[in-house]
Amino acid sequence: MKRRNFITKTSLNTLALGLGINSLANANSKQKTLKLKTSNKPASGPVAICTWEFTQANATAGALLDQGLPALDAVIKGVAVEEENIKNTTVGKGGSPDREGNVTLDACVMDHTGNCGSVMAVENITNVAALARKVMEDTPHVILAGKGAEEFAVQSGFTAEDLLTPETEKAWKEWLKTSDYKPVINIENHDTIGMLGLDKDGNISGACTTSGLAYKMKGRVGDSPVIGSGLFIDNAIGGAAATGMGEEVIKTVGSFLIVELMRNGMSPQEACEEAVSRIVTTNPNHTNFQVAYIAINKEGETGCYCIHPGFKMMKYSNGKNNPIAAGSHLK
Ligand code: SD4
Repeated sequence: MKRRNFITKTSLNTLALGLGINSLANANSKQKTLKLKTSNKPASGPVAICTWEFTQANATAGALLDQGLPALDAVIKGVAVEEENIKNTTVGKGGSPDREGNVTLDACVMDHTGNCGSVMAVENITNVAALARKVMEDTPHVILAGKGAEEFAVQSGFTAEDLLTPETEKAWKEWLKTSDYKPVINIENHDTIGMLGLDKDGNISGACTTSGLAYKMKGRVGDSPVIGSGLFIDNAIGGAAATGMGEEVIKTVGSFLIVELMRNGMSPQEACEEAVSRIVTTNPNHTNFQVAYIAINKEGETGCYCIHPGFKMMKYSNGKNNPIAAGSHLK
């Protein structure tokens, strides 16, 4: 029997208070009867959701789920569409570099068994979500960073290639003239891709992949490859993924928080709203940065929410792939 089957309302309250997470304790008071099935065919059929309007990526994952592929395969193939899209300056090849001109990528994956893999600050490898899966499946570790991750990639058959394109190099050189580091809110509609898939067997997996914030400090890693922050899956409950200012997501362990809030009875939408609320109530500077969340539960219900207007989630279900404009804390 899985450990979570023993987690009682009382122990969750103790955990919440011990962590100073009072509203988790409050949420716990409206805890619904938990459904702890690890595999149930979703009434909704397969569902894929992803951050931003990555139409093609989400359609790819959705079609693969409809064909019966496991969620992990589908989401990794889905996000690869953006990793390989050199016009997308925030993911994979063609991603914006750090302030020294190095393109460094972050990614993670998590599957329905609770297994996960992550790579941080990797150079010269395009498909870093697939690389994170390799770390998960072929090493005794969860995270590989920097040179070690790149060497492991090459040993595993990934092709090393320059990720800086003439366009991103030109933009970086232009940026150097002022060197003004100021992440732009909603750097419009092509941003970190976090994707969650619910497959025909009712299993949930996810992937998150990014080049991080443009012109970040050398060595900076955001939330996207941090399990629990950029992505978290608990196949008994659901999954969540984040985009936006990674530092703020990490401070509130946003994706893990959303899954725990769903465990305690919230819908995916309510949980995303509560996770945004944790950030805005503690950080008056939230008017200057964006954070957005997406979430799915075992029934295939989904939610999304953000700080600033302008964020969209893609949702594929029943053969249809549509953008959904997220509600926002600021209007
Ligand atoms: C990061 N969360 O590195 C990523 C970047 C991102 O919208 O999602 N930007 O902090």
